[in-house]
Amino acid sequence: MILYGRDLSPFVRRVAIWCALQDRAIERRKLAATDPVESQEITKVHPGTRVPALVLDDGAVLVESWAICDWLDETAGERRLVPASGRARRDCMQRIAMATAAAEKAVAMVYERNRRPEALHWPDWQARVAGQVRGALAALEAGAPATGFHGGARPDGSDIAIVCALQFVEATNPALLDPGFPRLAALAARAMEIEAFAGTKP
Ligand SMILES: N[C@@H](CCC(=O)N[C@@H](CS)C(=O)NCC(=O)O)C(=O)O
Repeated sequence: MILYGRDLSPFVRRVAIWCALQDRAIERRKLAATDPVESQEITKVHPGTRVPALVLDDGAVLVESWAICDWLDETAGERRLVPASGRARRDCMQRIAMATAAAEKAVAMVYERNRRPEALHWPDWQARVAGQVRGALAALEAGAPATGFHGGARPDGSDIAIVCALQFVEATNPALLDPGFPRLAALAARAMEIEAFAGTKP
């Protein structure tokens, strides 16, 4: 399988870690969707020119992190990272959804600040987006375990999504983490002891 996209993307990194925790071998094409040259390679596999895109061994292309991870789990047997059913599944999916809300708005914030011409910057909108990132992280902070992971002794899919979102914010806009999310920071520190996380940190 070939994964398109860089680890700076919280969505690409999520898929890369998911694969690593399931012991799946993947090739990487670490290309940026916003780079005019590199994006041409991405468009060849994803006409919407976005990452992640995962090219399967049979040539099929999967896009959207949630749909990719759904397929990875469906075909993972005992190594699935989201519980198969019931309340545990619902809760895990909702943590992933909240982490996705944080990550999407953090990415939007980068585009607002780095892609939009400075003359068109809109402080009120940036403040709104910043509040959305902080709000989603605060909800995750409130539910974060004091020890271990949401998945218990080992990370589950929601731990992956949360750490990717948090560390993307840390890498691109650390001021958004002020005054701090100590439980999430501790969760991320525990995750960083695992090579799949440490080896992909942006
Ligand atoms: N909902 C998508 C979001 C993916 C996404 O936002 N990818 C960004 C990189 S972090 C991207 O491709 N940006 C280029 C663009 O949207 O034009 C997913 O979960 O995969």
